[in-house]
Amino acid sequence: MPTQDFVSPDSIRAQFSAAMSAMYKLEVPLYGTLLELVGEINQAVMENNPNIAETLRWTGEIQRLDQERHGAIRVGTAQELATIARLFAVMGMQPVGYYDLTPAGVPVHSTAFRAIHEQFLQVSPFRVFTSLLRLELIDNLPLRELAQSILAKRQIFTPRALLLIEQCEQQGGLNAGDAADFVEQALETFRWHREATVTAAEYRQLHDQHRLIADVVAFKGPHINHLTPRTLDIDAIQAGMPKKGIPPKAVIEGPPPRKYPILLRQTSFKALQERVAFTDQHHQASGSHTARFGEIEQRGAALTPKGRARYDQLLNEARHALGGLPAEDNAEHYMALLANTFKAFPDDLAQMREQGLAFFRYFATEKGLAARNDNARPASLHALIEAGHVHFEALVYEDFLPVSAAGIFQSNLGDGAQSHYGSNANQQAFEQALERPVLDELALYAETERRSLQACATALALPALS
Ligand code: OOG
Ligand code: NI
Repeated sequence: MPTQDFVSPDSIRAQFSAAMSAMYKLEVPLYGTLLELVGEINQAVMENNPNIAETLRWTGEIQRLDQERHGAIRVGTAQELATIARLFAVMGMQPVGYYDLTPAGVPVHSTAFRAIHEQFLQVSPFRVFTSLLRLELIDNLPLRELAQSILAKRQIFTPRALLLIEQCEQQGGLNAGDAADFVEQALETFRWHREATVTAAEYRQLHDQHRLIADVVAFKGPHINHLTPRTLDIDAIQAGMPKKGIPPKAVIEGPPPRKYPILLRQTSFKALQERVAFTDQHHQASGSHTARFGEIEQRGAALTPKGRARYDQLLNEARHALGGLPAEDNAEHYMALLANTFKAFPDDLAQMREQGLAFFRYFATEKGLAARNDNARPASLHALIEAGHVHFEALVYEDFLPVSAAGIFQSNLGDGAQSHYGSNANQQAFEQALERPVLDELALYAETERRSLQACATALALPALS
């Protein structure tokens, strides 16, 4: 089959992201309310802050903002994870980064499936935070075996989805008809199922071990548990949620408010209580389960290893000074501590660049292009910036933060869900289950930065810039 018949993986991802959003709006109506709030606030931010709108125009993010979202799922077995990786690959999504959630008492490790090139991200930045349950950390052997035997019996992919994945792998792509079919079939894996795969007593056993285990094991598939739009002002969202009847979690995860946002700030609202039918209840939905919730994120600059080390250190200092986990009763104190420790992180793009704290994208300006043939023009990056020939903007962070992710997990698992597993990072075991290595997000940011410098040098007819 000639390759020109294939639709691009980016277009399949964009279609899938839209289909997922439509499905989740029907399943969780508060998500729709949240989208309205985010739309209103993003609009207001752009009207009131021409600089922010200008920045988003330079980077092109203004075009992707409205459709920007991430979701999260939790799978139960290595085989499910490996097949999910193949399913996401059809849509141009690769596993990026490794997250160990065990220090926070959640028995999973995770990666984020996403597009990896700035051009592809521009078409659709859709990401899925994907966690693998770690039954090996459960020391209750009979329960572990029960969970394993239940998981061994389920098939979370439709036969047609599996066929289309294989076809795509063998032929190198899907045509428009098959792509539309694939989106519809893939969606089935993420759908909510009211019918559990266990009896009420089994559910209780799994649940009493850890709520997360019940969520992963007791259902037919890895239902999407939240879908997160991107806002330009998360503080306004946090303040605006109660007025729309959406109860937010106590604190915003991540860095404090800044003029120039870094990394990722996130807040969420509590999981829904849903009716479920256990296998011994003859399909009358008389049980209940809390699984699905809503989340909002604000994205900022991707940090270099040096910047990230500074972030981790300052976050730790604030949490250490708090002397416990951030919660309802110490939220204000925590935000004050955070604001205080983060004074040590410059809130200025030029300083962040000069100190090597963040990654950037560089653009040749009109002035620079006009001076292309002028032999007396500056040639170093710094001098070109000073002369207004090159403009720079922070490169947006496309990934997740383990401490924040733990806070999001906990906010919807409930406070009683805190368990202790110590630190059990095992990237090798994760990659073995995944059947491929995860990509290093820092290398991806460095490549994007390098490509933008190259494009700048070419546009200005200069030798390489660095
Ligand atoms: C995933 C929680 C983590 C985020 O945005 O950090 C997450 C989950 O609850 O399955 O989605
Ligand atoms: Ni999330």
